[in-house]
Amino acid sequence: AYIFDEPSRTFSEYLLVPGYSSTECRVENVSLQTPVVKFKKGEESAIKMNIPLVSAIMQAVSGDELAIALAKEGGISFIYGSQSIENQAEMVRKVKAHKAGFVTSDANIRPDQTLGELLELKKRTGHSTTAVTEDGTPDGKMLGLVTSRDYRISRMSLDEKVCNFMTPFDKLIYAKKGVTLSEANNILWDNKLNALPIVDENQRLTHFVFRKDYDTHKAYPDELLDEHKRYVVGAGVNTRDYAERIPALVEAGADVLCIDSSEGFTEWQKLTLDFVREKYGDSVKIGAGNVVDKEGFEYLANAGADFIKIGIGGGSICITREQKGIGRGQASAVIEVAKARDEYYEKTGVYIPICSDGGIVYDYHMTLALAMGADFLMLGRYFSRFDEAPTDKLTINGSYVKEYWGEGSNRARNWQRYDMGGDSKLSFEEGVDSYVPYAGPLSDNVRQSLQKVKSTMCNCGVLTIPELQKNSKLTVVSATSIVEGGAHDVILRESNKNR
Ligand code: MZP
Repeated sequence: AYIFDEPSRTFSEYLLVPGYSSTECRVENVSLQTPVVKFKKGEESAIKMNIPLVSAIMQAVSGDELAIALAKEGGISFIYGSQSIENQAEMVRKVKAHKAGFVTSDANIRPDQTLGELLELKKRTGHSTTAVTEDGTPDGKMLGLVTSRDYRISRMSLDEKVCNFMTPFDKLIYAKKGVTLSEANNILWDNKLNALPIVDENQRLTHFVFRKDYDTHKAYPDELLDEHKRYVVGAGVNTRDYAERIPALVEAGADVLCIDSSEGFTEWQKLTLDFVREKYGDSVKIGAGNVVDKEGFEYLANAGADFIKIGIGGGSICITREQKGIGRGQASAVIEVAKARDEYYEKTGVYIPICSDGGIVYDYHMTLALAMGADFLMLGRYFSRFDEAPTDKLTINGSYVKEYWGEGSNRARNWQRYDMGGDSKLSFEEGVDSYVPYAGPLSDNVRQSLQKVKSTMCNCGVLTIPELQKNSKLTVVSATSIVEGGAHDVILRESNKNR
């Protein structure tokens, strides 16, 4: 056998060493924009993200609700494929039914629904939902629904249809009807107003709604949205039923697909990519994986993957390494594949983004993975802790937890992900069923994590992900220096217990 010179290392074995920081190195100047699909030298990636995070192709993670919440922050969810084609396509459709950033309107809600039906929805989702009417009066035509945890409905007409709601805001202001969304945002910006612009089908302003704590954060720059200003969403596919699943997902509006497999250095992946290229040319974007070395990367690059995913056995719920003795420390895998990506770019002039999948435990691991060369990261455990993950929130020993299970567990029974041909269907488990500490809403957590990433980038003297990949310095840490990195030789006070 070939024996690698270096041991297989993971993120916690590395640290970043600060670089020179000029006065320009401030958090507000950092851009986390990153390419998702391959592009030629001198061109731009057809799909970019404003934050380098995608959510894992897992039942316990990527449903439509999480996909919308993550898209609002500028990332992409890959809706899980271990469900029927119809259900998966429906989830994609639900995400695409939302208008980006502003009015939320649930595909299941129609203007002719009754008040009772709306109240039922509120109960089911835990959200308070209200209708916004065309002219702001209770009798006006409904434009869409505004959903937020803390809206209160102040006035409603009980005898009429749902569109007869008066919006719950203290004020409902009509300003400059008909201007574009960016003009509307400029009005807000100029007036230092925190408000929600409501637009019509043509993306023209109908009015603003004001709310003390409404966050006007904009997820995508206008030019990055496909023409209807819909959220970007991905979907996982497998190497078995792709001929039926892919057309259904494309038709539902998925922006990008990803072959979901525990081990992607296989002819099955090439067959799936061939199918896409034959049927759609380059118009359908599809990533492949997972691989952990240069050979795996080159195989999938030559097979036509739009991006390549890295990681075997490093997922928090994964027991593949224990069960089969196969895999590679995530840091070593990312470092080798990133080098292969750069060599491929040098040789062919085609840049294929790489995604580090699994094994992110601390926020600083995100920065390390990017510094090691990843263009974006896929996370499962991280997102499974949030309100928007499609799992139950339970109380265990007085603490809130969410459920989180592997795709290779008996609970998910996603045998296609582990399939190497033949008839055997998940004869042994490669994943566990577990709980993770509940962590609240996605947006608060993602913003805080990325604030740390940006702050570290400033310490390294870099303002973009390509600069971080090129200019940062990494060092392997010794076992004793890891001890030095935590609080040590002090008696911790009680207040540090939940740190
Ligand atoms: P993590 O973010 O929880 O550490 O890892 C998530 C990743 O683990 C997924 O994106 C996927 O690649 C991988 N995964 C999902 N299910 C299993 C399993 O059951 C698994 N073994 O390894």
